[in-house]
Amino acid sequence: MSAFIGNLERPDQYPIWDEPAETLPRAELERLQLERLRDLVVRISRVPFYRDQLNHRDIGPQNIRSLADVRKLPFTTKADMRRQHPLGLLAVPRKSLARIHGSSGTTGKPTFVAYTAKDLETWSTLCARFLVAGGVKPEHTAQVAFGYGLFTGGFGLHYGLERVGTTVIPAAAGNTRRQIEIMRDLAPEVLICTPSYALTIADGARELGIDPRALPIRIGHFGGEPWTEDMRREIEDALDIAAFNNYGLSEVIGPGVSGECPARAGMHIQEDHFLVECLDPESLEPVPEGEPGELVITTLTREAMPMVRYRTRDIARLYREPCACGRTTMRMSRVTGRTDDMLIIRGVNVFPSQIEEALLRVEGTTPHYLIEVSRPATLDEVHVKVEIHPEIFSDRMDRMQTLCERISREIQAVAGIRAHVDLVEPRSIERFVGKAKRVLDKRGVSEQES
Ligand code: DLL
Repeated sequence: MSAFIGNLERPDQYPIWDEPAETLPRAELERLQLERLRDLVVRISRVPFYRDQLNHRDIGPQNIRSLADVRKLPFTTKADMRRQHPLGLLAVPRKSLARIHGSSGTTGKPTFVAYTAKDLETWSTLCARFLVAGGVKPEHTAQVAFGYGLFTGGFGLHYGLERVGTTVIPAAAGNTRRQIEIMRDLAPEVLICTPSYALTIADGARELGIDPRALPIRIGHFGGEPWTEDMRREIEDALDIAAFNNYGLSEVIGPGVSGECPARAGMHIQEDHFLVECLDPESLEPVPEGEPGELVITTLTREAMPMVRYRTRDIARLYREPCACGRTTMRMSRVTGRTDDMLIIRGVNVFPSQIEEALLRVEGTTPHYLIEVSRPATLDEVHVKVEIHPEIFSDRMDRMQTLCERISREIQAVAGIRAHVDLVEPRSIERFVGKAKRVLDKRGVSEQES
């Protein structure tokens, strides 16, 4: 790996962006969390959804005496967000909002996430922290190849980089050839995108006869989808870079919940802003230290749309041992799976229910389908096998082709992804007695430990 980034064996020699906050002694950090948790309980009483539940349980700030008391508070789920659509969870007047992002829901409608100006400030700081932890410096130039839009990746990282003082190239997602041309023209040292897109850029360079290791990038900050240690090695080797993992989710803020330092032994959770529990998804009791469980996140400082015990559905482990970098925050492992059926396709969150919704919009299809996800090269491919009604199934190629295109368009409209549609004969998809298995994921990116 390039010497550019410095000696990864000595994480203590790297700068810390927000040193006082990131290295707070544990006792002080926990005191701060408790103070912020109490304040949160006051602030959420402005949200009818939370107020009703607090009243019902007879809970107020006086009942929060230790951090463990967070367990007296109700959970929030994606379904709650949908029921509160579009902005029922606001804790501030609508006029104090500065921005609204969104994330895909289980149906065609996105769930919205709102920010005040102060939330945006906090968000930039959180992104700046993990970027600096991963070697980004003000004198660097960074190419952001995340989507800019409702998705939190592009704007979140963009403002984080600006906060650091880095020159930002908002290249946005896609158009690999252009990404490579920009890289060659402007010589950015930093690449920001999903890990799978980093591999696509390397492949794209090879196709153009360019050695990807000769590209100027030396540091990559990747997130937004699961990846493995093997993939990290592959990316680092292909592009001759140091690759860092960062994690976040729109409902909670976007990127910036946690990120790696040069020790790369888990992602530091920004605990002064998030209280993270790791629970058994069935019993909802805390798992033993270091065991995998569902991350449940409470936002301690978000103003516009605070989240109380948000059930992320992401499975990971938490580590509390001190880190060689000097940060005192707890770390999380890679995300090793999910407790629901959400898929991440090229960085886009997709629920099988969205595919079903798309199919329902097209006459002649049945609710029998199978979603096959694979990664033949570096990017995810989706094939949807759909059974159609016998009277529609015809030998006329042109009619079948039109139907495929129609379904494909609906899937794009509802789920935001391009899928190859294969129409199959009536009754050719396996029937299930219990829970139907609608997804065949052949990518092998989850269920592995870092
Ligand atoms: O993906 C936020 C983000 C953008 C994070 C860019 C990092 C970089 P959502 O679209 O709401 O937000 O998707 C959130 O993506 O619950 C995880 O399942 C997954 N995810 C995000 N980062 C990682 C990661 C953004 N580093 C969902 N490793 C989360 C594994 C990740 N999964």
